[in-house]
Amino acid sequence: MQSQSMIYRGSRLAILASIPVLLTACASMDASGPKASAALEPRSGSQVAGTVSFQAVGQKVRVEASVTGLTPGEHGFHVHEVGDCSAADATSAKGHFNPAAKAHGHHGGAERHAGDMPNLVADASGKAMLSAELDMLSLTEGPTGILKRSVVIHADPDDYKSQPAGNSGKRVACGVIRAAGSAY
Ligand SMILES: [Cu+2]
Repeated sequence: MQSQSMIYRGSRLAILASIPVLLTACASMDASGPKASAALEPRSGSQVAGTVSFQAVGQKVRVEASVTGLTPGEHGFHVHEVGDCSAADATSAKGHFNPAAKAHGHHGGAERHAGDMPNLVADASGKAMLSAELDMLSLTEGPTGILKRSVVIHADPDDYKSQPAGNSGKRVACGVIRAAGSAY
C-alpha cells in the first residue's frame, strides 16, 4: 500500500510541477506583442511614484499601472503628446495625445482623444492599481504611436467631458513611454 501511494504522490507531484511550465507558456504566447513602460516621476511637488506598462494584445493595448503617493480618490490619467517630463509641473508633456484631432471624452467612447484612459482610483493609503485594455493606441513610434510620448497623472478626477482635458487639474506625475529594452 505504501509503495503504491508513493507512486501516486510521485505522479501527482510531476503534474503539479508541470503546471508552472504550462502557465509560463501561456503567458509568453499572450506576451507576443510589443511592450513598453514608463517610470513615473513626481511633479508639482507631489510624492507620486510608480510604473505604467503597455502591451499590445491583438488590436488593443493593455495598460497596467501601479502607483503610490496619490491623494485618495480619482485621478485623471492620460497619454500626453510629448515625451518630455522635464518641467516641474510637467507642462512640457504638452496636451493629450490626440492624433485624430477629436474632442476629449470617455475612454470607452468613440469621440475622444487616443490618450484618454480611465481615472486611477487611489485607496486610503494613496495606492492605485489599474488594468485596462484600450483601442486607438499602438506601441510604435511616429504620428499614431505612443512610444517616446508620456503618461501623466493629474491631481483631480477627469470628468470625461470638459475640454480639452477633463478638468483634471495639475500634473502630479509624468513618465516617458519607452519600448521594452530600449535605451532612449
Ligand atoms: Cu493628462
